[in-house]
Amino acid sequence: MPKTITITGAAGQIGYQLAFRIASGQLLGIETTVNLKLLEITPALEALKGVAMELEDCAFKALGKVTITDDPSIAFGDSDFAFLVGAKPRGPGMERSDLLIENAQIFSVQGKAINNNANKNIKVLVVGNPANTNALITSANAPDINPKSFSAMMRLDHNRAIAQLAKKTNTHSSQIKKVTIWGNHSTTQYPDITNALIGSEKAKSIVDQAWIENDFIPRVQKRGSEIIQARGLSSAASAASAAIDHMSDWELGSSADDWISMAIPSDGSYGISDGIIFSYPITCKDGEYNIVQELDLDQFSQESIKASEQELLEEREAIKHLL
Ligand code: NAX
Repeated sequence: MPKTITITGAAGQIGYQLAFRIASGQLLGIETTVNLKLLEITPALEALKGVAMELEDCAFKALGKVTITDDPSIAFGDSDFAFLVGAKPRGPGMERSDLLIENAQIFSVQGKAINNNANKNIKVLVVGNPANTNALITSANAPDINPKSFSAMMRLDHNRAIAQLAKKTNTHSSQIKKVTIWGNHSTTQYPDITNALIGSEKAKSIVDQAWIENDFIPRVQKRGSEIIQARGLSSAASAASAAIDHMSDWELGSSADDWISMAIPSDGSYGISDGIIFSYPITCKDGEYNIVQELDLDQFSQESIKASEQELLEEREAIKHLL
């Protein structure tokens, strides 16, 4: 069965990577035909036309039809998977609260379009920032779709944490398991290696707490800025790669001996308030996800998690009129 995949902001940096990786079969496998529906704002439609031409020129075996549009109701029509990447960047002099409100409007329109046009079993990944609160707004505007269908991307942070730990311990990323990013996709996120394994050894028996607190955590939290400084542009290929990891694990299942980090609607687990999109350790099976329960949280972890929860509660307060 062909699948319909929506990408918003498809002419942007991340969209330009994502569309080609999905079309080449890297999301659902080469055997599954994907029809792409690419959404942009009207002034970017010409650039999007160029993206569609390049997709055509790749002659991908897995690629079916490509639709380009500036109309959300067309973009989300029969959508099975949606990557909500398009968002308004923070402009000069703009406060975080202004950014929240500007983006809230975009995501409330898109939530309604998902509600009215998408497949009722759609899986939605919000990448556009502030991703967690944008996901909350999208879900609130799609009352006929299960709130569990809406998630926000923490996988880039998760992958960054794995890479930093591998580098520090002179091991390969593939040997590192059970890393968690808790909370918000912002600098309050809590990268947690309490339960992480390097091969069969506890990471905490190899690295010391001073490195964790003074190097590892701030590095992961601020990696986005480090990339901007080096590249002059924000992370794009790594973000697209993480978006594919997130969605393919959700649909096809995550590794049995590991977990991933996904921001999903909080259900009160670990004492987090209901009704925010919070990142937890997650396993996925048969197209569903579950929160990994009963992990021990020491005082440092609890305080770090609470700080990120607090930020998400404040974000929700700022846009509560749109919920
Ligand atoms: P770009 O500015 O390159 O692309 C964004 C695209 O979205 C533009 O082409 C723009 O025309 C389009 N757009 C804006 N409003 C739209 C709307 N209402 N409907 C459809 N399209 C719309 O940004 P890019 O580097 O691709 O980043 C996209 C978003 O991802 C940003 O909000 C960015 O902050 C966020 N990120 C989130 C990450 C995460 O881990 N959650 C990491 C990477 C990235 O920073």
